[in-house]
Amino acid sequence: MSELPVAFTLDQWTEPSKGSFGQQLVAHRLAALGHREPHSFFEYSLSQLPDPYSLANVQLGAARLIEGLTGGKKVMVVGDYDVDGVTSTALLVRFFRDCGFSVDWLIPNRFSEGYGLNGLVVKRILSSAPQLVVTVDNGITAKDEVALLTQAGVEVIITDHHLPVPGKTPECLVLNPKLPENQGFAGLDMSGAGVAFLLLLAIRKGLREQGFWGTAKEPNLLESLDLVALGNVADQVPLLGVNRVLTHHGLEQMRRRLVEPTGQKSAGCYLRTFQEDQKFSFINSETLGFRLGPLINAAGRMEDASLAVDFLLETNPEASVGCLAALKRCNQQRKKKQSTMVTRAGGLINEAHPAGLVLVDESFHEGLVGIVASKLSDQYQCPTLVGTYSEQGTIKCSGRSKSGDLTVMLQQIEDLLLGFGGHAAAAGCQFLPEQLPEVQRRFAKVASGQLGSGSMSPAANYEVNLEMLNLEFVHQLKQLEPFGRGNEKPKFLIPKLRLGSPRVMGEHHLKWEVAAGVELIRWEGGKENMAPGEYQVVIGLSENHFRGKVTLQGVIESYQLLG
Ligand SMILES: [Mn+2]
Repeated sequence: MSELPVAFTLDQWTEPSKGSFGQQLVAHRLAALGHREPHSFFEYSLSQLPDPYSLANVQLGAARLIEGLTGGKKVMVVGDYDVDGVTSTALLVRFFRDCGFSVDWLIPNRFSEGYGLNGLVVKRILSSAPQLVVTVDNGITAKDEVALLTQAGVEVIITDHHLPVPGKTPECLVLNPKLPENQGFAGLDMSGAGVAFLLLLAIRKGLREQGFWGTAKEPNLLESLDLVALGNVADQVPLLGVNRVLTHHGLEQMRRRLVEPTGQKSAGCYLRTFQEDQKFSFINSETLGFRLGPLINAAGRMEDASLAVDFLLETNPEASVGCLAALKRCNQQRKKKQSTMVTRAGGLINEAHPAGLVLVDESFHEGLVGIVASKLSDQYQCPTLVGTYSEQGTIKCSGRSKSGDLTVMLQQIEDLLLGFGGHAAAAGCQFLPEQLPEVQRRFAKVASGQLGSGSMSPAANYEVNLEMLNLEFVHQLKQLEPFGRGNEKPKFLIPKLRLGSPRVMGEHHLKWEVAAGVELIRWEGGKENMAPGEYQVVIGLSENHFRGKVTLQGVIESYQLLG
């Protein structure tokens, strides 16, 4: 049996008389996150948000948009096909429509147009002849394309959160926390939706100052935070500081929206349709990351992300059900294709694999290389690039890394690449097919050099025994939510546990009641051979609400038969 690395072992817990195990957990976690002062971590006041005006160009951008919208100009929002791009598009369009303005929006099609504001997208934008274009979650390197739009008489405002590339920043109003002039800005790692939200705060303030609403009620922007929360979780921005506050309120808004269907007309429809369909008993960042996010993403991956924007904007309950059905269809196709790809990619990996993987196959689906890279980087615990051949004959890869900065690694092999970009944990690159062997060799080398520079996540964070687990423990744990990047949901190791015969739920999920009110679940466990016996298990903990009864539920993430 292999030893699992655990950050906090059984002997580190102290007597419960010195604070319950749950309280000890919270204290340890806060210290681990660098928060020795719990108040700041549990303080969700929106007054902590950065002053929108402290982001360069917000004031001007808001003024131009207000002028355009109130002056009856044809305004178009241009987004991106991932969840952050879809939610930021819906965020602006929903707010503008709620103010009574009619606006257009456009999301590039991944397959026919490709990523971001490129030549093909410019063409499609011009064909609907807008007078003012505002981008969300993209455009920071589209200098040439913005010039084309400007020449055609279209005014452009760029809002983005991706890293600027020197010499490629468009010559127009640009709102991006990562611009050099925003050094010291409190929301440096905000998502595209977060940046769009700051712009909305400034627009609402500007409209208010003009007396736009008169005596009527102005839109409550708190009610827009559902979309910001979704963008934050799906884009995996660190859920600390500003992003944590925004996500917390966004989730609160979603919970409230499900019980009291009031407020913004359009804001709750998609959520109620989703709840009706999925029947979840609570909503947290995992609901967004593992259920709603993948559905939204599937549209762009398999067909067209516009389906997802339609779903988020739809105000008619019946039409909303139809939108969800389309997304579910895309997601089914996605799952099927993805599992074929994971199997095939796994076949390309030798047992003694290098420290960084580059897996390319012409059968791979371009929309799915990113998630497959994510799965494999988890499975093989190393930075992984997965790619396929593009229509232009190049190889396009998407990569994921949990240990070491992927953009730094790609930079070190830049001489072999046609281009690359992204973030530390997720990035993409493109190169010529003849470079593949060299890319594989050099990427493995730079990845092995990067190991140890980031922390490999331990197999579990806390060693516990069954007696320590009760509802109070989970209540304490829940205080640390919303979980996400930078504040990952803790994993618990139970070193020794007897599992008897499970109950089979649904088709092939397994469930054990291991103590009164404590149950363990193994999703898809029926496909494995888990004979009764002594096990070591790693679990994630949550509450299960069923018919008004609350139980403690541990989801088995990995296990090992002892002896
Ligand atoms: Mn984004």
